[in-house]
Amino acid sequence: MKTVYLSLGSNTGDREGNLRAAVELLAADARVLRVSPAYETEPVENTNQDWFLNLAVEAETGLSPMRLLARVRRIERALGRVRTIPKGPRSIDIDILLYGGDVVRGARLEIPHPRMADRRFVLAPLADLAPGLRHPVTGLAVREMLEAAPPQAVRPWGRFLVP
Ligand code: PH2
Ligand code: MG
Ligand code: MG
Repeated sequence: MKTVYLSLGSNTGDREGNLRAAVELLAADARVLRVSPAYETEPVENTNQDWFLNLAVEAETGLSPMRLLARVRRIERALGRVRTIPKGPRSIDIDILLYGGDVVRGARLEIPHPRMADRRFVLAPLADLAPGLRHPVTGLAVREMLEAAPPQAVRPWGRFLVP
């Protein structure tokens, strides 16, 4: 079993409902241990879109990284995710951030997530769950990555219930 951390985001439709449904579906595929509070976050990378709700999930799974990715993609599809503009508006996005201390460098999947250290929308909720958790390549703690991350507006939005 591995402890994994996922980043979830939504910026279309019922954002809270999308996140809640995604956590519920994830709980069928993995043991969801904790869910962070949600944050309302300014869009980054593609800035011409609405603000997101983002949160982080800590789970335990016996699935391999690629099998976990397949489940995550299936949940995204079930919740109406349509892949159009890269980094554009989405009903739900589920990214695998960390998979135990493992490093995966594949064409379809990279773990740790290659942009996690630059993204406050990932690091702020992750720091609520695991501030001292270290990046397996750089050795930096989540708290340190958050302090060093580029500016981005990230506002506490509210607590999410653990399913
Ligand atoms: N996801 C992106 C690109 N930009 N910005 C915010 N605030 N939140 C996101 O989840 C997000 C983003 C690509 O997945
Ligand atoms: Mg993403
Ligand atoms: Mg994604």
